[in-house]
Amino acid sequence: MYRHVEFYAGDPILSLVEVYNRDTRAEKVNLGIGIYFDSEGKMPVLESVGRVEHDLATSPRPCPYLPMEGLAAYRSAVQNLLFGASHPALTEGRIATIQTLGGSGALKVGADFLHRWFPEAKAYVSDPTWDNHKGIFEGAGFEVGTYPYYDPATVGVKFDEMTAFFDSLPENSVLILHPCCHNPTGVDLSPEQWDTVLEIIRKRKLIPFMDIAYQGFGGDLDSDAYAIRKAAEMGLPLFVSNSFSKNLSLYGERVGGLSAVCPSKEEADIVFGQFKFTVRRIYSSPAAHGAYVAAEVMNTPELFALWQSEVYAMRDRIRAMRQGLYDVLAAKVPGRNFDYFIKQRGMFSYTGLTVEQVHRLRDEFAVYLLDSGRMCVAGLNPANIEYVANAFAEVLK
Ligand code: PLP
Ligand code: TYF
Repeated sequence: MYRHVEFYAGDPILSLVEVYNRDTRAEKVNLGIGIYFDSEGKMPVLESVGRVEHDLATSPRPCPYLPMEGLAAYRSAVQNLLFGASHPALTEGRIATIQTLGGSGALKVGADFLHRWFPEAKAYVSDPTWDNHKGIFEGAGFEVGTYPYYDPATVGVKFDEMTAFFDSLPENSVLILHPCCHNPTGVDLSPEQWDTVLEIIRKRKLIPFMDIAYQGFGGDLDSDAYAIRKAAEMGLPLFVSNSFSKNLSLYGERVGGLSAVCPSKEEADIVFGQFKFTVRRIYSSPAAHGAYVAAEVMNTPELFALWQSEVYAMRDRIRAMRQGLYDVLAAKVPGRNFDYFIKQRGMFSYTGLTVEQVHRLRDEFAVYLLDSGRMCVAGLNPANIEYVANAFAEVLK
């Protein structure tokens, strides 16, 4: 019956977690999956979130279906956070936003919409990118290509190659972009570089699709949205997928959003309707609980202030771990430049380790990184950083 069905070998990142979980060595360290762990190596329950959860638990209420587009209070919170509450595109009603099943769900609904209405368009992801960008866009029917991005020689961006590539693309090509905290490299564009890229996008009439999963982990909540706000200001046909999985530490609640900035309110209403149509035919409506929690945190000024301080504490802890790793490596492996550990932003670092070195870390030291050399810096903490740094130094010798 099912002999013709292809075997699925699993997702490399999620499979690595399983291998890690089975590892019985006490010293094991998980730097593979992109999850924020606190200084004790635990997934945090944010206090801002905990307060709302407590209130909800002490006054249980019915759980009706949300509408296809999700909770209104949540959708407006997403808009305010991404665009800033007074952004003209927002006040003019030109942004269509729906609540989605995480950032992944936003990518899926956005990709389905774009492929349906721009069937000739190809999509392009950065080289490298989060693997599921390709998976989700291919799943929606797109042919997916890559654009030049990471330059191992400089541990920076191949900026000239990238912009030349963008400048060669046909109208309506969809560019999947990371506005901050690039996954997997940690290498971001500067505001000036964004200005140049967005100008090419305008000139070539491309469709920017910005995927933001780490807002607040790079610079701050506003500066991390620089490219989004600038693109909206320029009147570009911008798509944004956003995720609260990391910055609210609400992974399993699947809290995300999809926004499209449109030329007019009339077009925004049409796009909004199509988003609902797309949702209806996949899962009908999103989940309620996480959206209530996120909306309460975002829309209650004291809770928002508390949440902001908690996001910045996570950001600062990651930065401190970068510095800590740098300090040990600079001392132990002279003659090699480790500046990139400090310069990269967000949860991830492309370490420059080869696949052989990554495997040695795993086999000899029980330190888990992705084969690409991507490390989740948020897996480091005061109890393991010395051990990890020494292991890195050992395999780099
Ligand atoms: N986009 C990027 C760049 C990510 O790194 C991730 C998660 O790791 C996602 C999207 C997916 O977010 P979510 O877990 O909310 O579906
Ligand atoms: O570590 C990463 O890059 C992600 C994490 O449903 C992830 O792949 C894991 C599960 C999921 C979404 C993202």
